[in-house]
Amino acid sequence: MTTLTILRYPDKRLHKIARPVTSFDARLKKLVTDMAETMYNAPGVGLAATQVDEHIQLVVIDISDTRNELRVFINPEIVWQSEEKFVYEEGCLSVPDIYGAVERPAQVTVRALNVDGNPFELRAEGLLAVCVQHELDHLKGTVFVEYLSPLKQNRIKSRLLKEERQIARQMERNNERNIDTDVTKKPAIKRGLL
Ligand code: GNR
Ligand code: NI
Repeated sequence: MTTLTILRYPDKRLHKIARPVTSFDARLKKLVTDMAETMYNAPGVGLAATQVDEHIQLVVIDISDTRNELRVFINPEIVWQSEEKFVYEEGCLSVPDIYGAVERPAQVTVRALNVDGNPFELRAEGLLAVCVQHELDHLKGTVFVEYLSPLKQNRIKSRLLKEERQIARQMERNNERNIDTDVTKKPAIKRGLL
């Protein structure tokens, strides 16, 4: 059981383009398990590999109340989308505590491979359709805030950068007192990644 570190916007690595999965091996299955655990632990209804700094086309989703209906999408593509639109107040584990209304097609059909490499198609609507589109965006390097007004985007960026600086200051204090800080949790601002 491994909980992975989720990248936080505006980390540049959230804009990397994910490459297709080519081998359906034990390593892939381990990443699926770790991503599911990370999503359930967060808690969230979806997680894209991009968010855990793995730039492959892999997404996990579970929108069930019981949290036992895991869906895995590998090399997913939207093959049909409705003309009808749907507006939903979106959030993102990479943009903590920030929400904004995004308009997207109300229904989509997604074609993907499962963890064994077998193809399937899914027709989605409601929250599932929102989530599928939100996660596929992550694989293309897009974060939902990019659909908001430039003013809102700037406000979000400054709020999150302020939080990053606060985390950085707390780390400095920990270092002075010789308290070890997990390097993977070292804020991106300190690693020249923003
Ligand atoms: O947990 C999540 N909730 C959510 C709410 C509204 C619209 C989209 C989402 S996805 C998000 C998890 C996440 O960040 N996935 O990338
Ligand atoms: Ni997200």
